[in-house]
Amino acid sequence: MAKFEPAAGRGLHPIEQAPIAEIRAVQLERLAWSLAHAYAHVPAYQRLFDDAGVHPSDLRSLDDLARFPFTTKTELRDNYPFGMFAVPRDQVVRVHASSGTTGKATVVGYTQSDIDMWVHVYQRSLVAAGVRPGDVVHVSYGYGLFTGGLGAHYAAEQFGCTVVPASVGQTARQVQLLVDFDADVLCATPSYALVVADEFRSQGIDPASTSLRVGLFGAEPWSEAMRAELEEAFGIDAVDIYGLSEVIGGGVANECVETKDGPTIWEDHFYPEVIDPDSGEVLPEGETGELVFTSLTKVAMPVIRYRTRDICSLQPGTARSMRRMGRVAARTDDMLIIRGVNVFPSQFEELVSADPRLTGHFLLEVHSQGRMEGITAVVEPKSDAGGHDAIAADFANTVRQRIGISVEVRTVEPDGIPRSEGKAQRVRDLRG
Ligand code: DLL
Repeated sequence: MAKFEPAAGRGLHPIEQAPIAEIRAVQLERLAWSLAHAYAHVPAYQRLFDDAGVHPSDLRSLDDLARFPFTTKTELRDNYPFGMFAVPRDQVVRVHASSGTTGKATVVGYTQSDIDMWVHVYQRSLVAAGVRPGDVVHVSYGYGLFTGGLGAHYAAEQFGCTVVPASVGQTARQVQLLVDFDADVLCATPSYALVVADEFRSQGIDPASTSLRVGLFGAEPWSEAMRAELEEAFGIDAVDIYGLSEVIGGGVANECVETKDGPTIWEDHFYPEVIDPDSGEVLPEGETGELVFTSLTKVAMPVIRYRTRDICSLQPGTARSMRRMGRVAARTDDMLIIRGVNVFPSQFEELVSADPRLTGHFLLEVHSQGRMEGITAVVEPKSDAGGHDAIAADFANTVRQRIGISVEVRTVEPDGIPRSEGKAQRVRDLRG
């Protein structure tokens, strides 16, 4: 396999503007390597491939990937902690882990060359977002086992930025650092960025008055309405950054600031497919389904056809040759089925963000109403928003019209909804 290319430096890497045929050729060569690497060094992959009756040598074209088996979190959990590694443990220079809601953490590992590749693709993300060497980059993603903080940190530092490793929490102090250090770039979950904006206002500072120019927001679903809210609040360009630990971390895909039309997938390193989540069939470009990734250059922990549970579509390239992903509207495992209607928390996020009388914070309480299931949407009117009864009635009406279900709406006083410092928790399940 070709060694992956040196870090992007200050401009675009040539592959970002290469003809599609060239990208496909690179992908095929790397895919053959990655399948062979996984099969040779990870017993779990060998078993999976053998059970499916396929061998890495069966790959002749990119379409042949569809013959290979999927992997899920289950394989990672069953082989906890290091059983999915394809190299001896002493070649693994770092691990990250996500705790998940149930059971054991999902552990991922990196060789030094994996870290270098991550830095490289993340630097493409920084370039896409309009970050420049010399910028002050304030990182409010959590540092630690979560990939958000350290991923952004190493990439921005090696890009020539001044990194402020603020991590999450102590929001009053974050505001002071953003102001005193003249930050240019904010990296945070969009829900935490809203918390930061609120903190600015409560200190009597207009968040739009800072030197911030760009926000890289991701790690959780967010909407165009929330983009508008964040751009206006801070006076910035807000771009969408996507990633997941199993594939590398943040920076698998990033939106280009000049088009803001969905994250460009760095697909010479992460090969995307969108499948029908029920049948497993590969869907054509443009159709919505579950996003699946195969790592093409990862050494310590290759992932083959890893099912992300994220629902979106693949779109042709615009600002770059590589394909884009539509906004991740939802995850298959976040789906609530309320009286037969499929409902996603992100649909509420969009409606909450679009109502100027509400803060962007909300909570969905799911409960049993007799034998039926129901949702109470807890929303937070701004302090000057006016009568809560009218706001609640309007919001219930909007939900009925736009999502097609009836919900109870409960309003709370400002700050009544617990703030999250990382990924927002939107659902409280009160079913027994
Ligand atoms: O959230 C990595 C990351 C860090 C991404 C920083 C962006 C910025 P995990 O904790 O493994 O990794 O969670 C991955 O988060 O499968 C999606 O469901 C969700 N997610 C990540 N980015 C976005 C996004 C990091 N831009 C899971 N839009 C993914 C919607 C996102 N959902």
